[in-house]
Amino acid sequence: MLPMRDGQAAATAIQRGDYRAPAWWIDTVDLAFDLDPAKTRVLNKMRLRRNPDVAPQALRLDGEELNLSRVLVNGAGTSFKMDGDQLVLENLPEGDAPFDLEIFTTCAPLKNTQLSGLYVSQGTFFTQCEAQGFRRITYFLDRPDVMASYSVVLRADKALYPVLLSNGNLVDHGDLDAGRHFAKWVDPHKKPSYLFALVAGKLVAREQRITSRAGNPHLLQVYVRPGDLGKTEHAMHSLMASIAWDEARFGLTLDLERFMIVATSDFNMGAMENKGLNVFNTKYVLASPATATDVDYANIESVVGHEYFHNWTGNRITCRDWFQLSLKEGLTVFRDQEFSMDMAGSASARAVKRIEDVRVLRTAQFPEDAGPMAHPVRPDHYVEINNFYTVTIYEKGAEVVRMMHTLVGRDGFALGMKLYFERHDGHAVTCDDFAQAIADANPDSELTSRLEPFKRWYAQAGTPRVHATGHYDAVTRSYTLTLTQSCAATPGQPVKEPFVIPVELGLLTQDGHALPLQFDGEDTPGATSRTVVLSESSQTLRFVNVDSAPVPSLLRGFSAPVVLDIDYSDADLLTLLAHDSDAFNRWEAGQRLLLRCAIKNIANTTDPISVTGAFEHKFLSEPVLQALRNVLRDPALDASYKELLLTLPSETYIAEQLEVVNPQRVHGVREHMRAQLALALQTDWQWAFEQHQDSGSYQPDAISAGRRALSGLALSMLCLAAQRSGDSVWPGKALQRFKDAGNMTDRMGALSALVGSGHDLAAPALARFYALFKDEPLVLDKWFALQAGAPDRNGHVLPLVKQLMQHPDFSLKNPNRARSVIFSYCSANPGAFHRSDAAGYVFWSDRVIELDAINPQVAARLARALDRWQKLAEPWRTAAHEAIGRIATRSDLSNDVREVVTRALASSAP
Ligand code: B3K
Ligand code: ZN
Repeated sequence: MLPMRDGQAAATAIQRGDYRAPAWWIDTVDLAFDLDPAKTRVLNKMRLRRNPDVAPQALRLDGEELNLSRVLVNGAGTSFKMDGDQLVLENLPEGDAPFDLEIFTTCAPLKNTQLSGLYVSQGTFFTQCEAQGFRRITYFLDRPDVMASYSVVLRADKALYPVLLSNGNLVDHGDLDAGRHFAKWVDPHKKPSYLFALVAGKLVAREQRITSRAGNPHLLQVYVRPGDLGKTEHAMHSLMASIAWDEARFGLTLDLERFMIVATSDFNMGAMENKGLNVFNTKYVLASPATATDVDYANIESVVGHEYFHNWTGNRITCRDWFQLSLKEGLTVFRDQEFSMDMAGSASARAVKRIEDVRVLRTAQFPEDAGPMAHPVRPDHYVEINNFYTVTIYEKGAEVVRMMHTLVGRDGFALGMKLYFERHDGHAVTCDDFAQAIADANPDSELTSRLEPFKRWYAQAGTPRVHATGHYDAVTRSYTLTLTQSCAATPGQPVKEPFVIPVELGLLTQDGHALPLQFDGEDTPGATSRTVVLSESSQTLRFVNVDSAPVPSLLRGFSAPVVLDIDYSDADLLTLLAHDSDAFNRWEAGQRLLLRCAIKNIANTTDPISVTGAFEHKFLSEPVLQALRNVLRDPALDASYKELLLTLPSETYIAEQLEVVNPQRVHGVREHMRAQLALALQTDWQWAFEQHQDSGSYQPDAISAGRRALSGLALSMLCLAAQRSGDSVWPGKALQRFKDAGNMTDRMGALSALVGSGHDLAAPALARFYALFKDEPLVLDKWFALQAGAPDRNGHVLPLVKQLMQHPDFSLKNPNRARSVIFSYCSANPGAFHRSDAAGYVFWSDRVIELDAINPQVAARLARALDRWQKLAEPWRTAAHEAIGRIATRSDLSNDVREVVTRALASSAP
């Protein structure tokens, strides 16, 4: 057996197939907390009964790092034993009658650096219970299918903790002896333990009273630390918009009198959907034009929406077990994506959002699906559930829901959701239950006729590839398109069955006109864009009445999470880039041209590629540059769309396309292409910069944000061009803009243009930025991240990162700060991280080990940075393998990190 940390349960994998209903139900939970940072006392009084459907057995309650003082059954002492971390009670009352179980424990919130369970952040108590944090508060059946009614009494020092919050409604409060006070909360809804929350501290709230469409009054509150109230307006607006949207789009109303959001600066992830008391990372609450960028504003809207939407998809209907996590996460991501699109408004802004989401999927989820941590949307086993809050569960899960939406249509999907709530409200269910409800509400749909094969999306890991070949026959005026699918083996799944893949497609003439599509056998042509369903290994489509060889536009809107292989000519791609009516595929054509150029030159170029020297290679051809110039100048396109189209594919995405990756060559070629784009379009960038200046007050809407994004890209291109030509005009203008900026987006854009071009003016600008914002933690995170993520010049970033870790404002214990320095370097700066002297990897392994002792969840995320080590060329591959091995040999690892490194090493086995 593997060596384990003291007191930690052995790392055995939990199997989905081993699910058993609980032997006991907990109907009510009355909790009383005496809050003290060093030693908090918890009295947990539960009403339990046997589950008559399960054979009688002992009651085994989960607990972790608790001090147990007393156990009473119906008010009397009882025998119990410990089995590892579990409290086992064998002598419980016989029969079906309910009984009371009281458990007294204490825990130490101040010592809780894992930020799971009850912890203290800046003098305020917070909880985080998903997935298994409740067991760090009290002994419990800590599993999502045990849903109970909760009441909570909080007692604490009134001066230190004036605000006492928990789930549901405040039913009583008052003063106690010795300067203490209490509050009693009752949650009217049953919930699983992972949705429990409490907060206690010095907080202030922005309040808003609203009346829902249904006519019910509600109180909305956003709690923050005193001093941050001025930064809560956008979060409150986002919450109000989310409530209105869920009512309008899905008929789902707020089921609570009071809905609270509380922000903390110490949080392992983005936010948490505790019933009625969402706890958020400050990053996704606090915003002012001076401190938050457009991206921050958009993220706040989306995360506030996401957590709010969980109130129905996750809380009212929850997961039977953690293998069903995507039941709530995939569906809720789909809902927040749709919310953001509906808020953005125009078709073009919707396409921008779709492109952004697909970019995340391709740069993070596709690599996960091809690496050692590959798992199905509904995994079959895990060691540590916290390792499975992944882009596969979330983003690929959302794509699976989106495909159902495509297959049944928007109205059909709404009917499916209605049926889902009719059948399962108040219950803990499975992904199968969800798919069945959508299908049953749409008996004649493409989904329902193929439901079983469709559900392979839940069961099979890996990204399918669809290979498309077209053939035009001038004699019969027909065009045949053959689509063939395959999917590579993933760990534990050597062979895959065909997936059900909706492919939205169109055909363009060579000069870019959309053709009405007429399939063989149809009497008349239909729409110019249609969806076909690929469900076999190979299918051939035949289009008739086609006058000349067309250019196919496939997988429009990215209608399925697959890789599309198709042998386009450059001319085909230029046609699609100039004319495709599908905005997604228009962008995609541009990306394909750029990717093709990168891959060709990565293969052809010899090292080293000079990033700063004179151009020896013209990587981008003149027709491609001209096409990009046309996009930049096109008056019909939105600025945000242009910004996406003119941004090169990321190094991570380029690397994924290669069999063997030389990260330095990927970096060098991409930087070279960027510089070429900067120089060749210099006058166009200047035009774009000048044309997209906004004066007037800051508005975070999609149009204004798009203009700022494009002018920011233009400025960084102009600084890059200046770096090549050696002139200082644009760096000087960037510095001026940095100083004069009326909002953080412009200020940050100017600063990153200077840092990105490596100009001497970057240093004084960074110093000024620090002086301006040294009391704004979220802005300081940006300051750290910008430096740790800067383009590498002769290996300067790693020493800088080490220096930043010595900065008085750096703290490894604060996840946001750790992410801003360490993750920005190890996970988001491949050119600087993949050093040929292996120093980046050694640094990484040291940090994983160091962080693991503090916060295993955060450490395990960092441990994923070298997931794709097997693809690396030498000497990186061997060095990466050694660095992972260095972590794996430790005897004191958490289960979290051990699972990640064990899987990474196992993937090297033949
Ligand atoms: N459900 C939480 C994530 C909990 C992560 C636990 N390690 C936030 C969300 O997805 O909305
Ligand atoms: Zn979620």
